[in-house]
Amino acid sequence: QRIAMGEQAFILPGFARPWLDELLPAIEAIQQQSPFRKMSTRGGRRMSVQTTTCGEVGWISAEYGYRYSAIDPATGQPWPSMPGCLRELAQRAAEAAGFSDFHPDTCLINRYLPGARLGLHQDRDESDLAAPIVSVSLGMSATFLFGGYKRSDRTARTVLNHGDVVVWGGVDRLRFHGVLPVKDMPHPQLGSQRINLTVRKTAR
Ligand code: MD3
Ligand code: FE
Repeated sequence: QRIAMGEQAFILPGFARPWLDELLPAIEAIQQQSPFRKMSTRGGRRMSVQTTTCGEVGWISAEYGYRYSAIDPATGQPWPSMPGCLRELAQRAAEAAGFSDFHPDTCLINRYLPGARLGLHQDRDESDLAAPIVSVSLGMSATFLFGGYKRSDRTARTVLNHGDVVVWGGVDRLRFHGVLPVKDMPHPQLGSQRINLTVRKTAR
């Protein structure tokens, strides 16, 4: 099943299920090595979402704006590598959405505790904007907002559940999007948190 949100944006409900038994412990190990932390916005405000990374480079907030770094500033070490099961899941999902040959080099891992939210934004810090982004939702459900190419464009809402995958790229790659404050409805496996993985290709 594949739900179109745009010409090149699709929700694949439950697509991650076959990978979860491998994926969940792998994410646990990543956060042991590179712990979740809160980044700051361009305006200097701390985000309510906590983040970490696996892969060759990680997205960090720097003094002015954002950049991708090969070293985790919290540990001084390289980020944990991307688990094979996550790479495989992302490639299969990209394929199912019409993007063959997806070669990701990073995965941003977002953790939402109850009340955490993500304001409307565009993902434009990757230099390869031709590659899609594959998102995997885990734990508590959240209401996802997707808009147009201007912040002021109207937004549609959709609920993302444990195991859902979203792929977006091409003409839909630069749409504004966000997540409403997450409600505390504990998940049987993950408890009071939502984890979102976004698998990306940053470098050409
Ligand atoms: C964009 N994460 O990390 S990804 C981010 O749930 C981020 O944590 C969100 O935005 C999260 O930068 C959402 C899912 C997504 C789904 C559909 C989209 C992003 C989209 C459609 C168009 C543009
Ligand atoms: Fe985003």
